[in-house]
Amino acid sequence: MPVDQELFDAVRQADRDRVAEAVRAAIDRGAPVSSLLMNSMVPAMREIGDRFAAGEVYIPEMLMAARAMQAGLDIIEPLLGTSDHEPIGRVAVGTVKGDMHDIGKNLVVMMLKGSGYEVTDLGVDCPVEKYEEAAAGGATVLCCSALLTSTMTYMEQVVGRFQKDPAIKVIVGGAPVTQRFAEEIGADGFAEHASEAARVVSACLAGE
Ligand code: B12
Repeated sequence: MPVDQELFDAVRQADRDRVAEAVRAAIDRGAPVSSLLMNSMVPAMREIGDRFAAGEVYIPEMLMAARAMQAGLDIIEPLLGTSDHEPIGRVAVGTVKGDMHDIGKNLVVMMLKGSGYEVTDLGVDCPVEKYEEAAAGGATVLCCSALLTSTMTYMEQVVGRFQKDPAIKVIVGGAPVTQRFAEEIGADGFAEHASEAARVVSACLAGE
């Protein structure tokens, strides 16, 4: 599906009310919510990041765009639905220590909930101890998100902590994270997009 230009522009221009209106209008027209996310909202945030890197926008603009994006996510989340059945697995998702970016992490949480998993949101700036608590509480898959090249290296500590425990799987993701990096640090899984997180979690639980 092509980009919803109005929604793309509204996120890019950090206009919360317009984002909310554009999301509602697109849903009323029958647009699939995953497409609104992946084809319009995520690319708009990427463009903001590119402009930040080029020195054309500053942190306050990035923050406002993030808030506008969150306004759209708040409308979309209930529509992804949660199942009334027994959870198909228990997962914990957090942004690693030192990193405050939470939009991608929130998307992963939404997608996994929508796929029938019981998900604990560990928040941002998560040290290894938070993942340990989640594992002690019954989570068998731990998802780590990082958006900074300086924090993605922390994922290795989380992976290392659980490497000797075959019952716990660690999955990594986030803009700077690659399949190669995931393999290098010994992670059990990687996905480029939140929309693939459920498939990777399912593969891990199946021992693939
Ligand atoms: C919004 C934003 C902010 C906001 C964050 C608000 C929030 N609530 O999250 C604010 C303004 C606070 C911010 C702060 C900073 N930011 Co910032 N930020 C961004 C920006 C523009 C968008 C990030 C985003 O939300 N993208 C949209 C989401 C949906 O994408 P995503 O997180 O990548 O997630 C997708 C996938 O990666 C995947 N995914 C994510 N996590 C996971 C986890 C798993 C397990 C899986 C399977 C998948 C998965 O699923 C998602 C959907 O497909 C990016 C630019 C960019 N291109 O990423 C810069 C960026 C990440 N920031 C950057 C920087 C430098 C900073 C600061 C250091 C700036 C500063 N000087 O203070 C601080 C760091 C603060 C900290 N300690 O964390 C740099 C990082 C550069 C680098 N190489 O490390 C970027 C790349 C901008 C740039 N081009 O320079 N930032």
